[in-house]
Amino acid sequence: MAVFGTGATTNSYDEMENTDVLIAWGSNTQECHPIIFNHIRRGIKNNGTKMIVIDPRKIDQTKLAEKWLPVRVGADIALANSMAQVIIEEELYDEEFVSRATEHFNQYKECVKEYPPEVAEGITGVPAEDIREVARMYAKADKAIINWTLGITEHHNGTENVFALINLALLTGHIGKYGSGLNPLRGQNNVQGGGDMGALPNRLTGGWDYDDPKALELFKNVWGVPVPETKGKHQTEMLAAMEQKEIKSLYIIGENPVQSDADGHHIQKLFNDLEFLVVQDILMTKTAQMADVVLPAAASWAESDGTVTNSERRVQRVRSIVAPPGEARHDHEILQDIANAMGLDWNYQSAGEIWDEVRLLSPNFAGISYDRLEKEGGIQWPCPDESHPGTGFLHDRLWEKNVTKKVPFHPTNYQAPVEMPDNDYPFQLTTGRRLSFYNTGVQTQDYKKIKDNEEFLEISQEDADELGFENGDMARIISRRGHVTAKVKISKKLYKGLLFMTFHFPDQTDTNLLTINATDPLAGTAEFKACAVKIERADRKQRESSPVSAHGD
Ligand SMILES: Nc1nc2c(c(=O)[nH]1)N[C@H]1C(S)=C(S)[C@@H](COP(=O)(O)OP(=O)(O)OC[C@H]3O[C@@H](n4cnc5c(=O)[nH]c(N)nc54)[C@H](O)[C@@H]3O)O[C@H]1N2
Ligand SMILES: Nc1nc2c(c(=O)[nH]1)N[C@H]1C(S)=C(S)[C@@H](COP(=O)(O)OP(=O)(O)OC[C@H]3O[C@@H](n4cnc5c(=O)[nH]c(N)nc54)[C@H](O)[C@@H]3O)O[C@H]1N2
Ligand SMILES: [Mo]
Repeated sequence: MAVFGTGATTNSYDEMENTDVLIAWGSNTQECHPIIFNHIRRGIKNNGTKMIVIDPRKIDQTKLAEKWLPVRVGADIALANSMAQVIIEEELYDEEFVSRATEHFNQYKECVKEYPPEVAEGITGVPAEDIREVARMYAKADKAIINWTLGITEHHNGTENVFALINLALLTGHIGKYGSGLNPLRGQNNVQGGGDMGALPNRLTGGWDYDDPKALELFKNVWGVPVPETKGKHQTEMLAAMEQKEIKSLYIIGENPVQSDADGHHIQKLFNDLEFLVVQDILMTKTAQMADVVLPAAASWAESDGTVTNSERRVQRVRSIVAPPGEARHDHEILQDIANAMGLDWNYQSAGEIWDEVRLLSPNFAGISYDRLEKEGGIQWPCPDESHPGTGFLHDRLWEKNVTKKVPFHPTNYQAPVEMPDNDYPFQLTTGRRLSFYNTGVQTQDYKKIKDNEEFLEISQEDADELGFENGDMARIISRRGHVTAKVKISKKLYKGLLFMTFHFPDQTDTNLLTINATDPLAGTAEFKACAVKIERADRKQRESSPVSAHGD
């Protein structure tokens, strides 16, 4: 059956437990996807899965890895292309699959020719022999999975990075089979569900393209009104439109962009210039402080009712066990009241009623009833009818004798991050996460008893020695866009020249004042994983933070 694309993992968690080779590429799975990591861990322990970790930092999960490739930040395309070069040269690729199910192989072959391991070693920092070894391991495996997350996507060429990984799976036929595939692990418990419901500028509910005539007909019938003719803007395009004063007001639900978007000073200015800002959140945030209207939502996990869809496309029921506090209300109730105040006549009595409408709009969900969810616990889409068991892995059509729509290789070339270290800003800063804290810290930074509840500037021993820094010293970190202070922490995870910070404690250290808003032209994602900075000693008492003024001040 057709699979509509909102982007999804092709495999299930149990396949990650039952595969031969699993590459964690730019994914700190142990700290950021601990549940998925438990499956991977079981695979390693019980089924002999070999895990390859491809990450500039020697993160903890490297301890369980068969091999760790310490790729330089932003050099993944060179590495992936080099693996492909080895696989083609040594004739380890799946010739039959390539000719039956793919197109543009010759262009790809030409492209990766430029990346023999000795050349790639110079770009990536990964020893040529290790590139060969991992290439062979991946190609020869009976079943192999590539999981990736932000180390791949949060770059100005994130989409091309992803193509480079997809190319490897096409080359080896590691796609469309149990235990083989490509998995962009989802960031939050319901990122998948959010996209599936149509919270994307170019998709309708269920993943239909916004201009698919079949969908437009169906939606008009079910909704009783036509779907807007133009697609929406993604976040980066919205920011550009705010700059042009094309967008003058914003309604934000469950996001804290003043602290999570790149180049914070720039973002704060755009928000200050808005004429009208509404923020609907379960907690008071820096963004909400700037709003003209704050709508208190009730949606902590214990208060929500409805469904969430996890990283393996599994739709699951959640139920509220406590009533919302104070004036807080469920997101969908607030939205319904606003719609009705604007002259519509929405009468959804429950999340279940909304879900039944979703089932009418999308064959992916048509077979997933609340009744079944109750009995079966969770069902993976696509699930077109009530007798369908749900779908464990995607793209098995690629193994049919006559593949109707062949999948193209997308040859891609290495491009360095937009802002590389130079004489003025000699260090590369990469940003990411720690196990005990969550994104902009709104939901975690108040737990003062959690160990290490503060920002650190993580730095290699060599760099610390050169600069005369010791653990606990205060450093000022300066980029072309802003500066912050943080406590120095010497880390064995980093190579010389690379620094690491989170963005979990923006009230003390607003890391995103430093980051660059170079964005991927297709996805709009910012290059959070690479910018250039310099560091100086700072006065211990003088923690600098950047005050955010309330909107209208
Ligand atoms: N430097 C740097 N910056 C980054 C990243 C990075 O790696 N480095 N990563 C980026 C990524 S991947 C992400 S996803 C973003 C995250 O950026 P944000 O989404 O802005 O960050 P959160 O802190 O998760 O904020 C979520 C908000 O939603 C609220 N909330 C939670 N549940 C509900 C609900 O059910 N209803 C409503 N109405 N509100 C709710 C929370 O209280 C919180 O205020 O940050 C991005 N920014
Ligand atoms: N504990 C915890 N868990 C979380 C979150 C949280 O805040 N805290 N946030 C959730 C969200 S919204 C998301 S999107 C996910 C993100 O989950 P992850 O993507 O796993 O998290 P990050 O730490 O942002 O980045 C992952 C890794 O990318 C590496 N990296 C940086 N640059 C490169 C590069 O150029 N190439 C390669 N190969 N690797 C690179 C970093 O060293 C880091 O280890 O986590 C989710 N889970
Ligand atoms: Mo995310």
